[in-house]
Amino acid sequence: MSRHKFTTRHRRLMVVGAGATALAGAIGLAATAMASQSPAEPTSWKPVVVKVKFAPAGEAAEADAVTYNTELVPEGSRVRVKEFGFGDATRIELRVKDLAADRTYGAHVHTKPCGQLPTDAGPHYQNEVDPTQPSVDSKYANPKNEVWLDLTTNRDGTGRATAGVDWRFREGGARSVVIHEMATATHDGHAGTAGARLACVNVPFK
Ligand SMILES: [Cu+2]
Repeated sequence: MSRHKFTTRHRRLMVVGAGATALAGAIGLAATAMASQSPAEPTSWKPVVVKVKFAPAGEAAEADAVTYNTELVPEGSRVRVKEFGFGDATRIELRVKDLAADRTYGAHVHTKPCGQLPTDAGPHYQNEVDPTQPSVDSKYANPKNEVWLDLTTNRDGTGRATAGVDWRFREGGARSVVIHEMATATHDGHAGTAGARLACVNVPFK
């Protein structure tokens, strides 16, 4: 994302240097639109931040984060989720600590709070909701219409992911982040699937 932004700005500078043409105007507008989504701009509201440890699934009624697979997401391992809003855009960050080392996990924003059962978190949040559920059509199940936060841990079991979308959540429509067994598939018929649900964290997304 930052590389793209640099390129856009760079190009704008070059074009402006070459003279004020219609092209310069168009590219300048694009650059301004991107800048308004930049994390450097002040957010219009306080970021949502959740920083908790994974508890056993049996404690779902009280805990803010639960694990359904203590081998891959150990009890006491840590998770942090942040949500920032920039105008009509949203940026979400996921960070985990003390998970299994050197391993890729899928992760997404889901519609319902975590519960004792992995399925309690409901389906993925979709900006444009697929009329066919469960949604495995890549037209809807893709990282522009959903929030995908796949990550790969390092040898210490730490991992981090960020996602940016050009829309905001519907109020109360996004309640959790679910960590899955494997990287998220992108092909039709399986798009958005990422294997078993290993863990879940409640996030009061705005
Ligand atoms: Cu998911």
